[in-house]
Amino acid sequence: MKTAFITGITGQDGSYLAEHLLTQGYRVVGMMRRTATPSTERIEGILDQVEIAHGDLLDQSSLMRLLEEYQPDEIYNLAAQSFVHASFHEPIHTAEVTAVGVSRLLEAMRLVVPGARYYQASSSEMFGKVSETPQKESTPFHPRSPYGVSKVYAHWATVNYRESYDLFCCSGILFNHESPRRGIEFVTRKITAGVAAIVFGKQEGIPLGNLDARRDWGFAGDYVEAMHLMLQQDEPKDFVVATGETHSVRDFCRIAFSRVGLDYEDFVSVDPKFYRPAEVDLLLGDPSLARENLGWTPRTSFEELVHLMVDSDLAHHKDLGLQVQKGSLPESLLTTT
Ligand code: NAP
Ligand code: F7E
Repeated sequence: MKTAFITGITGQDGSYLAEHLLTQGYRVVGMMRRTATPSTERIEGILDQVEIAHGDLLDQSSLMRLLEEYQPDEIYNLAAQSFVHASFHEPIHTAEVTAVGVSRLLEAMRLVVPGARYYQASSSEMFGKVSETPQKESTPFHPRSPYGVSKVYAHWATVNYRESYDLFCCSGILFNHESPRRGIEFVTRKITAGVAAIVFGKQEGIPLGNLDARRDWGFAGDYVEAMHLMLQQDEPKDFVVATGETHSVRDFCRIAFSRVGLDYEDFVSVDPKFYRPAEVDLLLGDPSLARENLGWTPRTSFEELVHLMVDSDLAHHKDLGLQVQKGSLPESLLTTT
């Protein structure tokens, strides 16, 4: 039985990856940092099947100790300060965790378990002010936020450990991927949670920032499979993971509101406080290499993604016994008890 060590297991991707690896027969060890209130909501359903290990990307000794103790075959580094907007307010913390944290973990791997395989969660935010469209593995980086800058550092640190020490290290350059488990401050979940709150009379409208930003949005459950496939190859290599489609924030709003029979223009307002000092206007990935080398393709369409997120947030309100105040529930939710 192979052992996988996941940092960031309490996050969106960590929870889906842990579930996927359990179905593949892995022993799953998830690293969690200490928090005053429990942060295990996303992994409640699998807590009895995974082993939780306490450590922090800010603490070198904890990483060394855990790798020594668990001797993982595969290391998935998903932990990060991952919210771009917050990275402008906390640039130093973001760099410590999202950039230097990667050097800490790679160094721990080199010294303790050099035979392990390492996955780094790289990001399309590294392309930033894009120099070509669609973006592929060879597209130059031009990050536009402290988060993007940190991810470029982490990406090159991973390449460097592969080239310097012949370690099996690779990066997935993942474009935006979402799910009902997406953090509430990211735009997709902010919209779908807002739609549900409006339908059930808990909120009047949704203030947003740049409605014209375009992203290549996929489903997180599909994307974690690509992470695992990357570590099963003969050679370590970096891959773009994306859908190959781009949509605006406005498109997302339109589909989300029409799911409940409402017009987004009646509820969405623009508040400049959600603008960023520098914006990434357009992201569109070319996942050809992942399709050809890994046999990976996304299974969830953009519309299906929006619907599954809206439906999940609606179901949550319905389960609380609240009554519909505006719009209507989709057919599938009318029949469920
Ligand atoms: P997420 O939901 O924000 O999860 C981040 C995880 O990192 C959480 O488990 C968090 O723990 C943990 N963490 C934060 N600081 C830590 C520290 N100092 N030490 C240890 N753990 C720490 O992010 P996600 O959406 O799952 O994304 C997973 C990874 O992929 C991240 O590296 C992100 O930057 C990258 N990425 C995401 C996307 C996307 O669209 N989702 C796209 C490209 C790349 P707490 O629960 O304690 O906060
Ligand atoms: O913003 C615009 C915002 O915060 C998407 C992270 O997972 O994906 C994510 O980063 C777009 C931006 O995600 C609001 O300006 C408008 O153009 O959902 P987001 P992100 O910044 O793309 C990448 C790939 C990662 O790696 C990151 O970890 O939507 N937008 N109005 C808004 N964004 C937010 N959050 N809130 C708004 O009100």
